[in-house]
Amino acid sequence: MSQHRQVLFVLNKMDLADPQATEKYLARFREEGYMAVPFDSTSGRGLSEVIQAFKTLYHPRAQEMLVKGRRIRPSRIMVVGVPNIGKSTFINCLAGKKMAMTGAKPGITRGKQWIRVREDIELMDTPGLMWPKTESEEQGLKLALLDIVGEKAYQEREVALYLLHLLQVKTPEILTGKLKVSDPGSDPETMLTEIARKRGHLLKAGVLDLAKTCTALLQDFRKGKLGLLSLD
Ligand SMILES: Nc1nc2c(ncn2[C@@H]2O[C@H](COP(=O)(O)OP(=O)(O)O)[C@@H](O)[C@H]2O)c(=O)[nH]1
Ligand SMILES: [Mg+2]
Repeated sequence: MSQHRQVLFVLNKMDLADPQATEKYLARFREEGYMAVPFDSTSGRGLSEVIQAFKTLYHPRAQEMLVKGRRIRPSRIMVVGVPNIGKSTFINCLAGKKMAMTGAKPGITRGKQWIRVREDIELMDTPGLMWPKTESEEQGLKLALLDIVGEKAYQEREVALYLLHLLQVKTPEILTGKLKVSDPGSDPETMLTEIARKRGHLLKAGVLDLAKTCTALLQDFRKGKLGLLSLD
């Protein structure tokens, strides 16, 4: 299908993802006839592949202009995706300098304009697209865990407990290793308490500061400090 050629799926934040999961996604996109490349906007890993893919996508249009004797205009590509996936960072990475506003919190990008990132490429940053309703409670927890929905939309405690549950199912070695949990089979509440104690998260009266532990766990996960993990 010709319209497939007009879309490139950039699997950003590959530096945080489980490489095997990334490979599976790439294979699936390619099987369906789409172009897809893994990318890390913080280091620029994958840059030449992305540029090459843009050129491949644009080639037919460029040829058309050439045949008609017209000047070949830069290719224009809209960057779309859920909030906080790294759209603005991606644009800055391609430009080699800060041209789009980035932010750790979702919803910072405003306005629409074409940004010349290379001689022959212009990108448009867009505010993240979010569907108004999540399909299930678990979907909602995943969106919160990945910082895709605003922090006002969820309870940190609930999301941190969900993270511990996920680790339990997917990678119990992270629980016993990085988080030093003694029994990765115990329930998430118990593990949370143990982590708080081991990290010395205490309130004044010697009571455990579980809220602090939850914040720390979510931060560690989002920065990749717990290891490479993909949720789906
Ligand atoms: N580790 C990692 N972090 C990234 C990457 N791309 C973006 N980020 C971080 O993700 C956060 C959101 O990025 P931003 O570009 O503002 O996302 P946007 O909402 O899609 O425009 C920022 O803290 C970025 O530094 C990436 O490839 N790897
Ligand atoms: Mg942005």
